Amino acid sequence: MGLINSKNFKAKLAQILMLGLDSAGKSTLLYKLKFNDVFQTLPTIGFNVEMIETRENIALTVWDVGGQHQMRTVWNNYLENTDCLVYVVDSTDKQRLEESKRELELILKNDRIKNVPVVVLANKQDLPGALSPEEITRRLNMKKHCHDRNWYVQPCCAITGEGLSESLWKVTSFAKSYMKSKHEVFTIFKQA
Ligand code: G3D
Ligand code: MG
Repeated sequence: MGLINSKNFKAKLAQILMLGLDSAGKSTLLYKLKFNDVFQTLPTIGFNVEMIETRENIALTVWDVGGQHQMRTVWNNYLENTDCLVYVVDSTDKQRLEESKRELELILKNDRIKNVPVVVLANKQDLPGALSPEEITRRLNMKKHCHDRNWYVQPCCAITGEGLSESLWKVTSFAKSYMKSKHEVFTIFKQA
């Protein structure tokens, strides 16, 4: 069995919150990371949550919260105890990038997520016209809005899986150093 289910195995558990506008590819990313497979997704009403094991003695609980307008009002309810925020952007959706930026700004202003590291996933890099990670960095004004925390913009494709191992590595290392800095290392024992 896996890391978490192994008898007497001690592992750190990090809470990862995945947000972004509807259709950015969050659920596709979640299932690609968890099952290494692509599933037909439906618009997420509420949230999906999966435990993802890593090779680094840390498991990630990844929360994928719906990104439609009416869901964004409840994003705040999920911020508490987050160890790394993953913000997903559809790199081809130039029209809604400004809206995506505004939503990210709003989240980052929230005290409950102060200093929490951010990994932006510049998704759908397989499609023609996808903006580069540098351009997304600029358009989201990352240097200004994330000056008080660790941040990184990773290009990826949820369908092919390109960039996902790098994303996972970045999220894991940010979450680890954040947890260390807070002296909030959670150890779990799960009995078989
Ligand atoms: P969401 O959970 O952020 O709302 P979904 O987004 O995961 O439901 O994905 C929305 C649509 O984008 C899906 O297509 C999905 O297959 C597609 N998608 C997600 N990631 C990628 C990617 O990296 N490249 C490409 N080409 N498409 C992607 P449908 O057609 O089912 O709406
Ligand atoms: Mg979804």
